[in-house]
Amino acid sequence: MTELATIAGGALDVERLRTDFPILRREVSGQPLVYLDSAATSQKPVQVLDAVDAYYRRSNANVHRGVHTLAAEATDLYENARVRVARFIDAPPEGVVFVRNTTEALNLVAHAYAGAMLQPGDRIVLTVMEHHSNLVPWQQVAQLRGLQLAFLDVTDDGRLVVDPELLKPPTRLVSLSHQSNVLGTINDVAAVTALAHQSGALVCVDAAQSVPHMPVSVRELDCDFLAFSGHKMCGPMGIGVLWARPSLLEEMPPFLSGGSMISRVTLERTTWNEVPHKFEAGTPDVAGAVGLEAACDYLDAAGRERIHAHEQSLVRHLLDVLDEVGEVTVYGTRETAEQGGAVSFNIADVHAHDVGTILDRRGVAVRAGHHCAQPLMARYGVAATARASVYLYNTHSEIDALGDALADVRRVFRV
Ligand code: 7TS
Repeated sequence: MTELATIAGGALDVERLRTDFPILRREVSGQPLVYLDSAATSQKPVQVLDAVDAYYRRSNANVHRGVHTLAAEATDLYENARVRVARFIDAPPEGVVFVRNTTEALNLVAHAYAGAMLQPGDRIVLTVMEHHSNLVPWQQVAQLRGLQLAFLDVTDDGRLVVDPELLKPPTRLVSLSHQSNVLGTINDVAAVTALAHQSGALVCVDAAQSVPHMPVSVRELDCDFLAFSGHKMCGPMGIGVLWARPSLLEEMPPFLSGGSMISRVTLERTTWNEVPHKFEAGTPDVAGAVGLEAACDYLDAAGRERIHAHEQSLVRHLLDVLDEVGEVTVYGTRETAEQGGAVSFNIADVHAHDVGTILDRRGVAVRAGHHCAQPLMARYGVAATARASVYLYNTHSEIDALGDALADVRRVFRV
């Protein structure tokens, strides 16, 4: 994709960039696919598919171990991807650790930072809107180490309530999502970071839903850790990123150990490789890193500001369409300025799974369930919601197709 993907006035040329995504040409239930589940995983453009394919066809070899040409080529590709990813999030490259996904990145911080470096009685603060990936690892570590957990609440309309008292000692670490995968709320992470740092606490950001959709600058957020997944940003499944302040990576013990992460090994003891390699045990997903670099290029060519503006326009339209359908409860804020491209809702008392199934018969893919955020469901007193989530390739007419399919749900269930 080139600058052709933008049209006059700076908006995305969505019809043009849709042609980059082969999967968007397929049909489901005899209808054109309307893919509104990008918060779960995004679709992949040919530029990413080709980069992965070319790596395996031309350069495949193991990295960092070998003097032959392919090994050197593969190592260069892998390390260049690290530098590219750092530039994508405006951060120093020594802090980029390649992992499998956001979940693994957050487990790394929980175990290698909190598990190894915090003391019994220290407090970790999370929020009630977290994905289970940013909750369960902390519960595990808290149990093992005798740490306390506390939670920032959300308002009825889905905004984070930042209680400054909770960010003071004994709080040592705050871990929060940049954008909720359920409500779409975008949290003011920089404000949390400023408060937390005043009292010496670190901040870990679950950026799984923000990095793919808007400009994210580690320097501006001033966070200490940031986690995201390649597969939600047009990249391959199986590659993810933990960015951490290099000085913290120096202090933290390794998470996984074995090959590649070592400097010197005797039968009795081992010294660690330099940062960030100390945190990358075993053969890495080189093809994934190469694909992720192609995804960074693709999203930057489209322009993350433009992607964000496009998604906000889709969400505004979606909220209007849901109003027209009627009998719809929307969970979260209706202020699109503070909301990314995910909207959760229920229709009357129809179960979200039934909504999802009827929509699928019309070729419309949405997610239905608890979205790996059961405490947030409990906060709103529901077991499940339907969720539509958009990305750069969605169109306003796809939102209309969702509206028509939801009208079907009302007819079928007579609500
Ligand atoms: N954090 C957030 C905010 C997420 O939305 C997700 C995945 C994760 C962490 C975990 O990412 P993973 O790549 O490690 O699996 N969210 C979703 C979702 O909303 N529907 O399916 C996966």
